[in-house]
Amino acid sequence: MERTLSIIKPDGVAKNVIGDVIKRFETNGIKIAAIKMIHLTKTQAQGFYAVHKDRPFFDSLTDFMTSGPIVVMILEGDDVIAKNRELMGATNFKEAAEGTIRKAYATDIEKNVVHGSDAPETAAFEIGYFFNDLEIQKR
Ligand code: IDP
Ligand code: MG
Repeated sequence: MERTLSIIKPDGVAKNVIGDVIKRFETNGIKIAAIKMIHLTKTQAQGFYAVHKDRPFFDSLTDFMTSGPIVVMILEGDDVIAKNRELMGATNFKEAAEGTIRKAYATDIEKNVVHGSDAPETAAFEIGYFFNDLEIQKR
């Protein structure tokens, strides 16, 4: 059993696809262990994406992530980090496989609808960034 952090980014919320994204998780056997909608400040977005602070797209990415509300979730299941990345599709929507979330809804390499942790260490950091113990369902 593994956990990962998923975010429906501001473009996904604006496109009214929260339900579709969650449906894809549920139909693939993934459980939701925590969920909330928030609107990040610039400082909070910069903290979340600190690993990308030296990339040329950092300022634009953190502006985008503060442009509207997001839905933050903890997903739970066997191999869920990799499974979520598979359901999301490639970072660049032009390279995203048929049937993936990004293929369906992304319009831009930046505005790509969803975030998913990429490893156990990043999942642990990202889950702790958004959720405290009381907000996480224990099974
Ligand atoms: P990931 O979200 O698929 O893990 P990362 O490389 O971790 O991709 O990048 C984080 C986010 O930064 C991406 O989801 C996307 O929103 C944005 N991003 C990544 N590469 C670029 C780029 O070349 N130009 C603009 N934005 C980018
Ligand atoms: Mg990433």
